[in-house]
Amino acid sequence: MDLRQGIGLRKLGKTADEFQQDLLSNLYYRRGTTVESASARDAYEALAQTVRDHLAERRARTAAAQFASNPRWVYYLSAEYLLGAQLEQNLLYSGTGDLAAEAVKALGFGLEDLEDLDVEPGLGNGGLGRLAACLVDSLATRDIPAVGYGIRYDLGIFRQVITEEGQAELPDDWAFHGNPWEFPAPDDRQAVGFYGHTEPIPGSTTRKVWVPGEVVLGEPSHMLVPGFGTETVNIIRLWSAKASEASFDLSRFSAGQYAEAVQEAVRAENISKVLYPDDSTELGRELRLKQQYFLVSCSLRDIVRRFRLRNEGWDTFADKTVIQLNDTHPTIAIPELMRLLVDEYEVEWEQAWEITRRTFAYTCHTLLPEALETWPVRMFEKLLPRHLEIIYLINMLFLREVEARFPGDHDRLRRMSIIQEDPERRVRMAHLAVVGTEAVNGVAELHSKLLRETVLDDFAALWPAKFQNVTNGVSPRRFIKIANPRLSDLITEGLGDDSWVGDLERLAGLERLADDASFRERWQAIKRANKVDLAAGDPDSLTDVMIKRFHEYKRQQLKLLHVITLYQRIRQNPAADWVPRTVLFAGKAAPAYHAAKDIIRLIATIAARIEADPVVSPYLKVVFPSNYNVTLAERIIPAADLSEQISLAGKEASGTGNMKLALNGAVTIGTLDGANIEIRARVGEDNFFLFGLDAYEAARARINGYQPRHFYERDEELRAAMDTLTSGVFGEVGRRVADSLLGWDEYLTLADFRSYLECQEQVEKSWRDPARWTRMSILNTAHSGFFSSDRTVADYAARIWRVAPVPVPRED
Ligand code: 26W
Repeated sequence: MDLRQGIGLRKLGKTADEFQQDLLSNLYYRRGTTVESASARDAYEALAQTVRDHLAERRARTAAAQFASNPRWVYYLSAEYLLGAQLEQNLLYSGTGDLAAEAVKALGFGLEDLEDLDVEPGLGNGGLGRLAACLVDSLATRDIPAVGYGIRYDLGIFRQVITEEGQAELPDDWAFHGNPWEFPAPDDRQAVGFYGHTEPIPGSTTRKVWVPGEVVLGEPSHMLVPGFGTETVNIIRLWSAKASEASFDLSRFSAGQYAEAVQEAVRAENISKVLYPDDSTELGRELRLKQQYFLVSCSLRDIVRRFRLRNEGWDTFADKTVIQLNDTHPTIAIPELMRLLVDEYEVEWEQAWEITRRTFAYTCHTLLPEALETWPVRMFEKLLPRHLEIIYLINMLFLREVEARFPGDHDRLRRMSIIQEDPERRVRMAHLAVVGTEAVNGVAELHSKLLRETVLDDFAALWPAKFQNVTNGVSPRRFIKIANPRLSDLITEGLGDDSWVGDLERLAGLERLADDASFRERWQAIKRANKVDLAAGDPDSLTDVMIKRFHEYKRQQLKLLHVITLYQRIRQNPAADWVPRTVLFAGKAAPAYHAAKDIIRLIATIAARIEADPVVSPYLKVVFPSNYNVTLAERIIPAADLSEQISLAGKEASGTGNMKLALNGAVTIGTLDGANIEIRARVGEDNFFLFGLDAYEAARARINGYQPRHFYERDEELRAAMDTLTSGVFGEVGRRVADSLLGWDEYLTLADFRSYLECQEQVEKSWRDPARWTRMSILNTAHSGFFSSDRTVADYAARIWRVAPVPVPRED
């Protein structure tokens, strides 16, 4: 009996009774409790085990099929994954939702009670982390052999509490009660070195021995990543740092020096202790570089181990392996693969470089100069001495190529060098990423264009073919099917079947229903029911939603100036026929980003002021639910009427919230920035509220000496709003925000104010015509199918990864 093929494995229950039996056996034998004394957590854990087994059975068949076909693999390296809560997703993907609801009812629980215990692993900050989660979901759904590699932070993104004082941060011990969805795999531990020195190898000019000063262990635990509507179940492997056995100092312990005895172990485990909560400014902390190398070293060793299970030599490594770098955070992987090939496997430098260059691809997610990571050479010297040597050699050979192409152009050499010389010697990770990869892509057409024209223009001039665009996407399963079941059912009814969930462009079939009054009524009724569920404000008010990380380039401050102006308009003319509006803000600010935290505090202050104002509060409400995360997004997005995508054009690489909101029938008010442009192009200019300067006008305004005060002086309402802020009526924080806007206004908030206000008036005009608004809402959903992450993965697969699906046979 060859168990490798999974033959002889007892079939998992597919009937209600069998599922019930499986659940009971997990309750009794895995939880060690009984039906009578089972707690909600017992029921949740037993259910999770039962559902997980269904996916694990598919995983076994997937692993066998993928192993047998020895395919080309996609490895996604990301410092962040915002996976979201797992239970509902795994119930949907295993098709056991109804069975589970029945089975837990018999135990005296409702599925929703258990879902409250299903905490989401907050292993990411925002867009980049959530995109990684959507992409691994679509990789499995498209049957592409893939593994996502990441870090299993003990503490995820902080829990946000909002008080009058603004944002406070609390640690997020997400796995406090354990995580039923993961499989620890201590057998696959990897050793990772840090610090130390290098020694030459006699007779070799390129090879060196690295003698690390510290060694920690990386232990993987994997989570299952099921595909939708297919058999494939891929995995993501998350590494956590463990101290090597030798680290506990028994002699110190027996000498009573307990803290010292464990300090080595603490130092080691600190590496995967906590996620860095910054999403746009690099702080240059040594521990962050340690985290990045830890992720990379463990993952590359695991990738090499998997390759050598099925392949000889190194010639086919780059044919069987493509590694996607999710921004610059895992870029150290390039010199690490060179070190493994040259130093440990004695591959010649030239061949090693050929393999390395052909193996990696790099996705850039930002345009903000302060978000492009550079590390001090002295920190590299200390932490990763061998890698610095390798980077120097890569840079020398690269600059030789530039010199050959642009002889005598020293300024170009200085601009393009991987090493920044002054004011301080730093390693430019984005330059290393471009030099060491086969393909570089931005995440929306405008972003990719600006990358070629600005931050990476020299590289685009040298290697034009290397630069691509792959517009982001979102998982339709989590962000429509699971988040908005009412709308999903209506769409399925309207289209005749639910094949749209796996083929989102089919939504286009809804266009004809936009003219059907009864369908429109049901559409709007669902939006209203979702608003009632959210209970954020009056369900008949225009629900105006701005949900994203706080950053001045995203311009939550512009939305706030609109709120202040509405407030003043209503107070000046209470009797007018105002459109009732609920403005919902949600999002976190990096703890050290004080300007963003000021805006959060100001919102909280103004929200309280409006709430307490009997004249204004009947027409205007500002709400700010705290601790925005994937689960909260799934609750807010189905209830949104208006989607705020108001970043300064040229600053938001893509945005993905904009896609989720449009897919759920929210109409966008936005600038020509990131993916807004592609959303508008697809849903139609009549179904999108556009305002503001475009990216080139904004850049020119700054070059031509933009004076925010100029706009303040010539716009009465703007002046009134700003004066309210400087008056101190909203406290010191209001004054600080006003000073920064009247002083430098980095993101041209005042320049776009009037155009934004006028656009909001267009919004209200349309809102007053429910048929028109609902038609716009339906057409936004109908024409947003392109923004499925399945399409995004298909683009990467065709143009960058060049991989083919490996079908997994159904259970016989
Ligand atoms: C060094 C600190 C740091 C950490 C994270 C710098 C930059 C980041 C991320 C790149 C920031 C991020 O999440 N970018 C967002 O990525 C999304 C997915 O592509 C895009 O949709 C957003 O526009 C972009 O801001």
